Amino acid sequence: YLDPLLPSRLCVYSIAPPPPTKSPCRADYISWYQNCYKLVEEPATWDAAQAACKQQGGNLASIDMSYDQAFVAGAVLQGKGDAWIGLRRKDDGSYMWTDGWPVFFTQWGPGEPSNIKDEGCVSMHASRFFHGTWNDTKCDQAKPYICKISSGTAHTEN
Ligand SMILES: [Ca+2]
Repeated sequence: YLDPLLPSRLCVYSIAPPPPTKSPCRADYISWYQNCYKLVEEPATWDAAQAACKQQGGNLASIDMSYDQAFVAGAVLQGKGDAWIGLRRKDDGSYMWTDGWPVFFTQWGPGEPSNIKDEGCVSMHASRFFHGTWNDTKCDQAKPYICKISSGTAHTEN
């Protein structure tokens, strides 16, 4: 004889609550295409901004593709001013992303990079007129900045 209540009792004991939905990003970051981004409105020099991003496990944002550009520009255009991105000119005149990603994609503004001495740090225009294009400017200016934390898989698949 099988107790008809037994299966349902077993059922009650075997149901576990669903695990909480986990965002791939820290609470203050936005998830987008396997990366996490945060626009920091509090102005900092390029070096201080990069150090702050690094401390959270990321870098100033690299922009590897046109769809990254569209996303980051959308965030910066909602902010209060031009924002640092993770691009900086080296002594040899070439540009490098802080996360080591090669520079395949660029979105310089008209006449940029002007390559003026001591203006090797790159910010994104917040003005709608410039539509998120890039400008090399003085590294010791304080600007808002955008951090990016990569999931780790995005840059190691090749
Ligand atoms: Ca410039």
